[in-house]
Amino acid sequence: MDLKKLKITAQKDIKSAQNLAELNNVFKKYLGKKGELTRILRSLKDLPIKKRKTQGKLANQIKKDLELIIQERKDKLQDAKYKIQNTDFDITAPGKSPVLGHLHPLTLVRRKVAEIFQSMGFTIVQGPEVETEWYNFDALNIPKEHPARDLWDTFWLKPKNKKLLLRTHTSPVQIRYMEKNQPPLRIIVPGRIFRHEATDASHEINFYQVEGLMIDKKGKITVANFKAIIDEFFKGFFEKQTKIRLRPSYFPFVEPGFEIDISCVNCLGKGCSVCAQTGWVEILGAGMVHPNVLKAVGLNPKFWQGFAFGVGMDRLAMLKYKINDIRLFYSNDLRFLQQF
Ligand code: FA5
Repeated sequence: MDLKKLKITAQKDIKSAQNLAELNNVFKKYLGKKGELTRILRSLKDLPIKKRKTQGKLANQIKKDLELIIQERKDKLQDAKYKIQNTDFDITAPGKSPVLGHLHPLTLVRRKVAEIFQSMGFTIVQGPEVETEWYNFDALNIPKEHPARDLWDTFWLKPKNKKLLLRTHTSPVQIRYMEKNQPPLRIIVPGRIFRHEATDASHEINFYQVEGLMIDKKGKITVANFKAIIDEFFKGFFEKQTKIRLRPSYFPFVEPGFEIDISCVNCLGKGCSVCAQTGWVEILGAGMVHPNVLKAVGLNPKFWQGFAFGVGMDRLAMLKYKINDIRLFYSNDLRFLQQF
């Protein structure tokens, strides 16, 4: 039979095979031991050399082509067989979407804080949660018998010699950073801190603070710079027009020191339960770095000056998301967490 014709009829046969058994018969008919194409291939040896070459090439090519189409048809028929046998399998049914985790509100707040300060040129720095007495108190102008130590009830890790403790604020990282880096510098230090105190709706024993520190040549960094930076921060963080006010306050590591109140973002200063009807919410401690702190890290206060501040991140989150109990952040209650 003419090879080209054989190819055409074989192709037709393959296409019209309706199941695997029929396809197998087609295979046998052309490519089996006694198949039509097999016979032609075997008889090639009897042809004159020239014809043998051309016919041989063509016959082998057709063999390859037929094998390929048979395989494709076989795959199709197998797919169809699978579909019929597994009628329970509905490929159009919607999939089960995996439960995805998401960020904790305090992580969202930490990222937002970092983003805003980074845009103002601040570097993010971290420090250890287990601190020495020196970094947490002494270097910050809080000597052993100073009554200021009463401000923080501390978790001491070695009660006998009182050398290690869980840091009570992020301020020790100021010292660690200034020991290793020369001014001018601007850093923020987000981190976890610990206080041995009774918990209530606005106090936890374990919470988060962000420390800020900016030091430059004497006269370059003033309270006015602090006010501008913190104003910018609150505007970016609450995405609302906010006012701040500074009240004199005492922290041993700053002089002068102040507390910062922000106009209530809940009622925009009109007075509500969040701000105890005052229109203001206390949120942050700050001041100009005390000369003794600069001396403790080997900087001469005659030449260097700057400000520092510490803000509770939990309190920021409570104001931003209107959360009325700090303990919700740590209770692992999905009804609360899934709202973020
Ligand atoms: C300090 O911790 C100072 N280190 C802050 C500072 C840094 C002042 C640099 C000056 C210069 P204070 O104890 O006030 O200050 O805490 C700062 C903030 O932490 C508070 O304004 C409040 O937002 C938050 N905070 C304090 N105690 C708790 C608590 N128990 N639970 C949750 N947040 C708290």
